[in-house]
Amino acid sequence: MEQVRTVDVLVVGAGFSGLGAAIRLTQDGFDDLVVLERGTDVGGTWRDNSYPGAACDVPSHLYSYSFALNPDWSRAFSPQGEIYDYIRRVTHEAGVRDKIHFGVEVTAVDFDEARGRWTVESSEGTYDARVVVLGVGALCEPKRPEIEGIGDFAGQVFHTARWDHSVTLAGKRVAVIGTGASAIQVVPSIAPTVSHLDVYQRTAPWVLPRMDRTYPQIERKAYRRIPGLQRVMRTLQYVSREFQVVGLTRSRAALAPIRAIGRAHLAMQVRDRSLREKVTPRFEIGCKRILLSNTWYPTLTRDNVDLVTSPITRVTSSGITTADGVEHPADVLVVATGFHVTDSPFFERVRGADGRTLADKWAADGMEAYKGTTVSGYPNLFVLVGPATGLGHSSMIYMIESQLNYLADALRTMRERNLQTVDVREVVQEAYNSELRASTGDTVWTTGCRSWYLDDKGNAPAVWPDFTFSFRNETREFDLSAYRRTPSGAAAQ
Ligand code: N01
Repeated sequence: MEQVRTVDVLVVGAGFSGLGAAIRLTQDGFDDLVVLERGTDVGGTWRDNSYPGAACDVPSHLYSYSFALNPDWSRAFSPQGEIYDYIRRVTHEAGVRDKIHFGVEVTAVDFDEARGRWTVESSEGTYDARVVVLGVGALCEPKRPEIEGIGDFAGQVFHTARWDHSVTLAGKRVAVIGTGASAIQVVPSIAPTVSHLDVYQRTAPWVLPRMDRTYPQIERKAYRRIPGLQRVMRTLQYVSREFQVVGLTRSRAALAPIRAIGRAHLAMQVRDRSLREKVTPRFEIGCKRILLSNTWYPTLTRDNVDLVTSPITRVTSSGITTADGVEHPADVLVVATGFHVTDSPFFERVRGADGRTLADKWAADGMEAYKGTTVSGYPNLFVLVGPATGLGHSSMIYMIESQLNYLADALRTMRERNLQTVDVREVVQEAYNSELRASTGDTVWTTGCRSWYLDDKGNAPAVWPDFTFSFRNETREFDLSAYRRTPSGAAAQ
């Protein structure tokens, strides 16, 4: 008979969120903990997104854990490789690597109400856990476009988040579908190498200048030697980004200067009127993620690059056909078409007290949680980077660390009160979300655009609609009164 392993806390995923949970909880004395990670290394999205040009568009000093600042960032905006190295180093220094089981896929997460515990099925067997922390990330399941004929394409097809490094692009005709944050980094990086590049744009994005620079040795030395200097930089970067929130959520007029910078950037970089017309955004700035690049527009003006705006009708064995009847030959197809965020397939694997999957619950009731972290009917489950925690303007690590405060305080409270389970009351969760819905109702995200921030009902369940310090405040302490709880060995109250 298969042996069931018992563990106190089971974390799924070893990206920034899952790893942060493992580090924080171990430090707080919850060291009967295991992390199950499907990949062969830590890093999550920063391990998987290794496409040419992958980099962060949040300033480096802000894009690190507050407990592990890194004075050695080489640039204002770090490239993927440096962030990946950073997260591996932090794992090693925190001493949590031996808690991570690599190459293990979690296939089912079921709550057993009678015992008040979770049964977790995985490719290495069954676990019985008191607490489950989902650190699977929001941008982890690539979304591949459903285009007629795509399966017939004779060349290589891959998603930006699953870049096939064995494919040589030099001298090939390459097609890139999408013009989001991933495409905007890939396209300028591969354009000089390929023989021809077609970029398929469905919606022209807003693109602002990227204020990147290398950090000279002297500056890095200063970060290392002057106590507190890096924290001051970090605070300045944090505060300057929070100003954007006013425009995104409160007063559209506050977006005017950003809009003007975007228009001027485009006008200066694209002289050709017909191209300028095609790349002019037709939606309110901020509704979709604002992109940063100094090389996107110049790349579109290269002789070997074409921007295709006629809609794709089908893929053939040798290329792409568009609605204007043109057939565009291609050897390699790169899909930069984003991620399943509000419809992640992982949610189909999680079943709560009534046996309903998170996917079914969220499809029926909307993707909602309490404080982005707990979901009524799913006791002792903590969802990191959960509903209403996404950001377009600042560092997700700040949001993750806020959730970690809440998680750590919840487990401490349960330990002190000798509680078996905590389950957020439905009425509390509903009140919290109706307030959130009211505050996202009149924001830039609901001005009419297509974005991963939105669900198919036009709500913006993935984004946090306020200053990030408000989220930090509301997650500072675990509010037990919002929860139904069972003492060890008793029925739910
Ligand atoms: O994905 P996206 P992404 N036919 O969903 C188009 C983070 N990130 O991977 O706009 C044709 O933004 C789609 O068109 P439209 C960041 O949070 C961060 O680029 O929907 N086109 C769009 O152009 C970001 O927001 C960094 O009309 C199709 C594109 O594909 C998030 O990841 C870097 C299509 C998808 O854009 C996702 O970015 C990279 C179809 N069938 C990513 N389907 C940093 O720098 C989709 N599209 C930190």
